[in-house]
Amino acid sequence: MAFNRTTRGSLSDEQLLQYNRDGYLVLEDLLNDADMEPPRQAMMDEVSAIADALFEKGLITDKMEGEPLKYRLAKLFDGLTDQHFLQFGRSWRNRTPGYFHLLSNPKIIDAVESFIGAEIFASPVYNTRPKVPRVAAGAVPWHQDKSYWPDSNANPVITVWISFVDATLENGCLHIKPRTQNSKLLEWHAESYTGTSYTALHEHQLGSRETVALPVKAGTAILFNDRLLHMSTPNNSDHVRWSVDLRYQSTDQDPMPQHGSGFLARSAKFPERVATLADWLEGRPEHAAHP
Ligand SMILES: O=C(O)CCC(=O)C(=O)O
Repeated sequence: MAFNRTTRGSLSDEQLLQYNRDGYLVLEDLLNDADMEPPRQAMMDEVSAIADALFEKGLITDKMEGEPLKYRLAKLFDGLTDQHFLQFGRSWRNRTPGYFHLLSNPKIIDAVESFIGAEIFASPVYNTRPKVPRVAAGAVPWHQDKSYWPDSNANPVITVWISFVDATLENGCLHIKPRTQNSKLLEWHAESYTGTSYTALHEHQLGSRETVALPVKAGTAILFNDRLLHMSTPNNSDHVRWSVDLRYQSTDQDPMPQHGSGFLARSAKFPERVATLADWLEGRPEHAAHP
């Protein structure tokens, strides 16, 4: 499905054209340090909780408290196993204020509005990805996002992937196959080598489109269609490739409550129903979507 120009939003006609044609769009430097600070704080809090847990279990003797976010988790898990890492989840979906600030950031919502207009639902499917060096679950196999919500009448969901450090070939940036977003939902399987059962496609299902690597600077957003083929490579660096992937759709689509509660992020028709931080923290269903 191609998006028509809506009356508002921050993107140019050219950018819309590119998204419709290629299935993705890179918005360089969309977020600045001030935008990224609340979610960074949420990430740091979670890392501190993990350090405490590892310390209490006797798995580490140094909580690496002086280390910056970029390195701390890498140093904590240096010498531990994939299983130790996976005890804390391969990606996180914490309902803490930092993520509400990010999910409702006007720069992101303005971009999404260009595609779907001003009735915008922030999906419950969002992930913080601490891609720790050499942990197998960090590398995500080729897949289409829609394989995670195959039966939902949510079509197409827009993924907004944002790097919180510079994403490079070495630390495992995103790779995509442009112009594959018009393919049907391919039959996927659950992979069995990372310990997380990612949905995955076989090599022979990938077709002949070229693969494009997308190294990007911290604060850059990559928007893509939920049928676009994409993956990411292992992290062979000495630091964590931090990223988040957020998702948005129009409010007349399935809010996918089986994944948690999302929230009404913007509404020209019902501005009084737009979720506040308190609504979101409580997971109030009346703010999950229009009745
Ligand atoms: O961040 C990654 O490495 C993979 C992200 C991804 O597959 C997604 O956002 O759907």
